[in-house]
Amino acid sequence: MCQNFGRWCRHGGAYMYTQGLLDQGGKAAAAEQLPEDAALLQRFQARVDAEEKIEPKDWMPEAYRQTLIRQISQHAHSEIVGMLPEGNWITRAPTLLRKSILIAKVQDEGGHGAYLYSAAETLGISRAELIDQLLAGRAKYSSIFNYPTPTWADIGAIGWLVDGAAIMNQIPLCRCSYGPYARAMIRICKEESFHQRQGYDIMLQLARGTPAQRRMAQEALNRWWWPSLMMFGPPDTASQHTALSVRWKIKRFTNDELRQKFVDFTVPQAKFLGLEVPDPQLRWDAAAGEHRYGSIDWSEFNNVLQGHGPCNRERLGARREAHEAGRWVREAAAAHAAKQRARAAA
Ligand code: BYC
Repeated sequence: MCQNFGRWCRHGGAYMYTQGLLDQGGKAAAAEQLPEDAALLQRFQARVDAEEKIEPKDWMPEAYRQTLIRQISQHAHSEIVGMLPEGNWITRAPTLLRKSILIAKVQDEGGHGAYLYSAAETLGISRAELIDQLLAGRAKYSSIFNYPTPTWADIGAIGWLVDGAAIMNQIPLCRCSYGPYARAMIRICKEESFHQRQGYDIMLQLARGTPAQRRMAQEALNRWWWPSLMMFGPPDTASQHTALSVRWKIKRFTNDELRQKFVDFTVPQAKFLGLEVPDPQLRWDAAAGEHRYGSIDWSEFNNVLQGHGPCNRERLGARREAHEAGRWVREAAAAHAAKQRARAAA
């Protein structure tokens, strides 16, 4: 079921983790599961079903731990790489006020990355290891940050659409079954909602501005609309992790459910701006009470995930350069801590 970390077999109403048995030739049988594991798994699932939070020292299935490390670290990397497209405009923001707001926003994203790396560390992996995975190109980060920001309106579109999509996806994560992730998400969501408003405010000002400014806003919407829909991940039929993540209450909604909510929320906002969503098939389905939208180009999404988006190389290059440039700071901090430890021990 979950190719990344072994196989799950249905057994007595519970999924059993059988990695060890698979390692011995793939002849795993659920019946061979150790009885204490079955009891632990049942107890774990009962706690999740009862909406209890799972904390770092609690017993958890290894696959739950690995799923969380994967998702939280991808999320942390997204926040850090996500600083780059907007950071690109800090020196060129049109006013001092816009510049100070943008600096604060980009700094917030760095803070989100820091909380999320800390949450991932509670699962038994170090931040240094996670960052190595990112820099080596072995870890994913959100597809959305591989697109360029050629105009100031792109900064508005990122705040409005990208942070808007992030909120839609992340509010349910405040109720994630894993305590440290859920608690980190509460603060992150509060900040993201400011970010979304600042983006919408930029778009509103441009939409009410000169014809050239309105055109700039429309072009940014055209660029960011479809990649924002892709942020929610592959369609449910292709999402390999959703079923277990929903069962474990890491995810509360599927990718398609959240994507639909986002479209329903955002289309009226675009109307208010007087901008047109770049989807000729978009229409309101009164019977269903939701919008119908055109097909997403999943080949573009897969291409970006494989490292061939417009800015993948540039983004990783910038992170590698920043990591090298910061090496002396890490070394100095470690030397200082070692000196303090030695003094305390003397
Ligand atoms: N981009 O089975 P699925 C922000 C991968 S930062 C890249 O549906 P899952 C912000 C997925 O990882 C926002 N990869 O997976 C920052 C999996 O690959 P692996 C970031 C994607 O985990 C700065 C495979 O496709 N938000 O807000 O159940 C400035 C199959 O997918 C993407 C988060 O990280 C994608 N878009 O669901 C402004 C939220 N989508 O690992 C704003 C937390 C899917 O098997 N994450 N993949 O190799 C989640 O909620 C879930 O991980 C996802 C995917 C909904 C993204």
